[in-house]
Amino acid sequence: MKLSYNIVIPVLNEEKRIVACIPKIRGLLLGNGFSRFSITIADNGSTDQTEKISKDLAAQYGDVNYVKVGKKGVGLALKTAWDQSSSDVIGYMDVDLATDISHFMEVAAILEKGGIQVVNGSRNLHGSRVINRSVVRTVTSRGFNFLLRGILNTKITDGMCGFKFLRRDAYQKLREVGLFNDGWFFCTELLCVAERVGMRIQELPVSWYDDRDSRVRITQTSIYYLKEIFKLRSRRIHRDCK
Ligand SMILES: Nc1nc2c(ncn2[C@@H]2O[C@H](COP(=O)(O)OP(=O)(O)O)[C@@H](O)[C@H]2O)c(=O)[nH]1
Ligand SMILES: [Mg+2]
Repeated sequence: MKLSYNIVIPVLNEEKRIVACIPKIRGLLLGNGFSRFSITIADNGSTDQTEKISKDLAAQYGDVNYVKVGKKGVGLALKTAWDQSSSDVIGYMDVDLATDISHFMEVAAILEKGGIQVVNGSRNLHGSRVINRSVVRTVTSRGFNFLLRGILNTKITDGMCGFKFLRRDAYQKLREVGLFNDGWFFCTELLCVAERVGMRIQELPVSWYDDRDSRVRITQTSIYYLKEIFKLRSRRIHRDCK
């Protein structure tokens, strides 16, 4: 493995799920010969024991750290953590490990090979598997991705899957171009801006298990997405990658 990796876990009131998550990721990485990696727990707004538990995990494992962000929003939490990272590859996964973490090996293989800047986990490709998702979430997810393709004319098949990795130099470039959203839409903005500047994005079919324990308020989030899609459409972003 030539590259170093930083995996961010965004958390909001995850005192129960964070404890199991960290050892699982470490186990996978250490078991597969990764030596240069770090895991960052990025928290903004937890009011339960998440902070204490995360700090305990960071004290226990040298490769785990905890970042607390003053203002709310998943996007802001990710940007804050990634801005502090010095790893070659940065990315994130949800604390529930809904995306089967063994896909991380495929992500690493793609990035180690070179030529690809962004790897996006997708639940909507031939070969993807989605297990236990509610009808409401299935319909809203399909609808969201349909609108994304229709309105933004993107090739991305899944804007919202919590499993994305990119080269840090590519991220820095995207920061310069502008990543403005601080909330849930950030991950989609990241992909769409990367696509529009001409970065090479590879989508990976993933297995995804929904534990139905969600922090997302569905109606509010759907309206918000729609607004953000139109905002993004009106932005002028120039292609400047080969
Ligand atoms: N830092 C941060 N993380 C959040 C926030 N809201 C949700 N998360 C995390 O984002 C991830 C995905 O949330 P989850 O509720 O599982 O989403 P779902 O499975 O798509 O319904 C989990 O790791 C959450 O703890 C937030 O406001 N800030
Ligand atoms: Mg989840």
